[in-house]
Amino acid sequence: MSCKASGPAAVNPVSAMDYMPVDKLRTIQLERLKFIVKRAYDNVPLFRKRLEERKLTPESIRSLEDIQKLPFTVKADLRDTYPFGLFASPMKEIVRLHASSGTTGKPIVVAYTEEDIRTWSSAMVRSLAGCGIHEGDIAQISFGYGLFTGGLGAHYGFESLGATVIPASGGNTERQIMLMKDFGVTCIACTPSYFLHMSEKAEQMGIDLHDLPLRVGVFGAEPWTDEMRRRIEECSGIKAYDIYGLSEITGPGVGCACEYQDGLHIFEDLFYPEIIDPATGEALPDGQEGELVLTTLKKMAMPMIRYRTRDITKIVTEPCACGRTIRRIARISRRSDDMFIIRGVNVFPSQIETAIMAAESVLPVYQIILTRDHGLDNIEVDIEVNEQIFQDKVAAIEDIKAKISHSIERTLGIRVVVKMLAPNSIPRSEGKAKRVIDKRKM
Ligand code: DLL
Repeated sequence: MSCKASGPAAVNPVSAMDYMPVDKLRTIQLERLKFIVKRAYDNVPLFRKRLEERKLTPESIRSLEDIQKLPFTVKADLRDTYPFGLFASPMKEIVRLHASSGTTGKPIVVAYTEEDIRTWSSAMVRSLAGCGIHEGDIAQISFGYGLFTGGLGAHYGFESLGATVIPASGGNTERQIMLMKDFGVTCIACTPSYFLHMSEKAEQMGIDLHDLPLRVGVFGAEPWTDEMRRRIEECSGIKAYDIYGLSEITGPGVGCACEYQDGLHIFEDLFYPEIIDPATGEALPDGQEGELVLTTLKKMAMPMIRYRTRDITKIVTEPCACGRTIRRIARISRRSDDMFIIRGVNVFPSQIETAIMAAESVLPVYQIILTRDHGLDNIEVDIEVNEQIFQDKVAAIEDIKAKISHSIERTLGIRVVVKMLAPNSIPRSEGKAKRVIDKRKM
């Protein structure tokens, strides 16, 4: 296998780690856990202080279960120690910084040593290989490049795999379609919402994606449902794979779907997963849904111990037909902080998306608008319908609208106002889509 770039080194796409006997994998995880806890204890004052408060030392970790004795790390810890307070390596060993914007105030900053970049690339290679991507593929990376980890994370992974990379970044959608067609692109990596936008644009340009060599999409960075995946596959003829990750842990490539597209394999030798009850912090058994907590087992510059992701999922108990022994998590369709409360009912955008996607003739473009009128909360769901229905079928629109509102009402137990809009009424995103507009706080 060759590496075409001077940057990342080639990595063997088939990792023995993915297929290792489970007891051997657990032994490696325990060794690495001990190492990383010691590294954080010796180098990160906040972590040392928290262990001392609990009368713990790195030697307190004797089994994998002992991880539960350790304190959680949360996003606020990264903000409170901004910018470099959680680094375990001296600055001269840090070769890269990324940052995530955050909704308020300062961003959070994450750091990588050269070895960390190699480890990240190897996780990306394993992710991409699982999606059937190989040397010789032509990959368009339409995740944003820059402080966001999506662009460069995917870039190093595809290059290390031996693919030809087109670093398109997000935006300028017509040019993206032109490149895709003219360069014979076979794989694309971006957010699922941006790919949908691209497929609409391609249609407007008179290009049918089915006619192009495009074969595989690697999509992530935002929640999306299985219904959305099917829509994407139907409208483009490609296979759409789910890739997961977060800046605090490394970036994309913490977990990824395999050819069976049934959940995401977590690269467990690098990122140790636990599921906890988000309310009590108690560990939950495999198979039960809760908040995903991740520990980086190899990250040198910025070890993360028991990081609370806020992402809701479960560990899938059945072995995967692909033969990988590393465990899977179910698709992440929601975050605990995505939830909004309307008239006492907890609502997740994914519940609304599932009802919308089941309807015919609607476009997979929607927005949920929350308003407050005389102290009463209301949900309006704006959805685009296709051109043909919008132009000449008033009765059909009313019918779809009724079906969607009944379906949402059945799921949530509350009434929502559904509005059907003309194509292109809702702003498209080039990165993570903004699904909920909460005007109650404005
Ligand atoms: O979004 C890293 C990434 C880039 C992942 C490209 C995949 C592809 P952050 O900006 O730090 O990092 O956002 C992380 O995005 O905690 C999830 O809530 C959400 N997220 C990421 N991937 C998925 C996915 C990147 N496949 C946050 N499904 C995470 C659902 C996802 N949510």
